[in-house]
Amino acid sequence: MDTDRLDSEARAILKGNDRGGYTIPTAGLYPYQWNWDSAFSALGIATFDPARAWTELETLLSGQWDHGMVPHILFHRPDPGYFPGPDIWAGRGPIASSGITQPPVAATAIRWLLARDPAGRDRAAALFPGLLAWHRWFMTYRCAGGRIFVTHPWESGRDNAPDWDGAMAAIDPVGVAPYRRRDTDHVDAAMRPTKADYDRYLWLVQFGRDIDWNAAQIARDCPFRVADPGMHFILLRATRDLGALAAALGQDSAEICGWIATLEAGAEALWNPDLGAFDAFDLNSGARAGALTNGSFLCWYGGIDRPGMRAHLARVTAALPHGLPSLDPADPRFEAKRYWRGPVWAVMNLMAGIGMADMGLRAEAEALRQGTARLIGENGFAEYFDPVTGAPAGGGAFSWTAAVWLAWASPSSQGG
Ligand code: 9WN
Repeated sequence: MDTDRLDSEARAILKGNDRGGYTIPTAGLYPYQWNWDSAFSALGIATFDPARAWTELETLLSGQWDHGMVPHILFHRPDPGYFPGPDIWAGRGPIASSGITQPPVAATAIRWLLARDPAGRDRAAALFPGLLAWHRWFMTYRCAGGRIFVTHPWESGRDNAPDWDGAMAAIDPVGVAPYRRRDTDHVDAAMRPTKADYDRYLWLVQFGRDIDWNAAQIARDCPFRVADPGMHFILLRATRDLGALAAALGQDSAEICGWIATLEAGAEALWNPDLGAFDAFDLNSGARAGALTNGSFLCWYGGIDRPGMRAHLARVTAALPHGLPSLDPADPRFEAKRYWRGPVWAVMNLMAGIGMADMGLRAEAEALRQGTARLIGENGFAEYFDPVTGAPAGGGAFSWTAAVWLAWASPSSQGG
């Protein structure tokens, strides 16, 4: 593997996707600033330009709404190549935006940056109140019985995972205004969510917009409210990192400690004894998804271990040449190329791998890191990969894949 060449290719991708203060995921398919993509991009940018990495997160937080939510997309500049755009969402923040959030990786990224660039302390201190407000928003409007739930599949970042199938099927997408998708102009439709999915995505956007994105009403009445292990463990990790930031910056952390206790207890409620794994739970119907996904495998990242999860990890990684898949290959819903129903994502691997290393699964973590490096080295900086063949899928020249390479997978990074 030519590490120097790959390192410089990854830097070129991040620089090429820089739109001035923020980084788009990839040109064409995703022309705006996405929330968790930006947090991962910052980790990669930090390896060659720490000052610019801080700017990435400052730009993200500049789109924060009054009640604390940081939107999942910031539409800094109009671009007709993506649907649904700002006019469909009608967000209520200081910058044109969507009306939902995405997994909160930002506190983890800021702690990561501060550890590598102590000179950024004042910038971390300036970002801290916004982070605290965003986490408080999660605990107020996205927490039920200690479990973190999403109110739109896009909020989870794992858009068409089987976790949402039951709740999506219960929605009758009547009244969705006619629309034309743009994603399938850029990418093979067989790799993307279906029309039935899109009808419901749009219906849920209309639901939120029609009540002017009233957070309390959405939390209470949204027809789609699903507790998500991926979101839960990412928030738990980020809240621990927020606590560490509070300590480093001399801030009070009592409220943060309370959130950690709530989320640790909530994780127990996500355990599905029939599946022997952490699983999504539909708050409206009371049904579990019965899906072992790469969201379930973020348990270690959240600081939570279970022997059953270790056994699943051994089985799933032995069954496929390229891990971690976004769905258990033994699940009849597994599709190697369709978005979050099988393929491998480098960012999910980074989080899972870091969590494994932290929780003592060192050999597994190292195998995952090296496997991710091989996948990228042989197949390029794709949006995601087929776990059976390793073939690249989705968009190319992808920022978060380049960032994961630089920050964690590349032999030059030594695992972050
Ligand atoms: C909707 C940008 C985003 C990622 C998500 C991924 C995909 C968008 C889409 O792309 O979602 O948010 O239009 O498909 O699922 O995780 O943040 O890379």
